[in-house]
Amino acid sequence: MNSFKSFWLAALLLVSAQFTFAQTAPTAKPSAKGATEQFQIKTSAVCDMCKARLEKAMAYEKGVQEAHLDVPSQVLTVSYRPDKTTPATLRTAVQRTGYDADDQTAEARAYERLPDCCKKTNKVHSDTGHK
Ligand SMILES: [Cu+2]
Repeated sequence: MNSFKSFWLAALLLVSAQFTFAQTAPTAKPSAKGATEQFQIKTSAVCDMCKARLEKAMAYEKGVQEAHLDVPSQVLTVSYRPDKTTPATLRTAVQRTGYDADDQTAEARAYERLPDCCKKTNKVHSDTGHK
């Protein structure tokens, strides 16, 4: 009885192992390989520190190929793989970094961690030499 049971257990394990392998293998090469799309997010970034922080955060996001923030216009341009991520996911990533993304406000905790000069309430540096 015991050996009968373990036989079925082994058979089950083998089948499920092959099943998960079969599931992961074909997705490695999607048909729309290399397709890149671009979109823009209006952020609350104010300086070059914000720029570096946001571009770095985007670089760590899955599916992002390139991110560029234009400080004067506060617009973040992201090149991404539509088969790997979505604009909504990337907007959330911006919020998690502490910045507003379009009409969605920054995540409060991430925003609190920003240096004072990078907070959107700090208007002082926008017309001074802070870069
Ligand atoms: Cu800043």
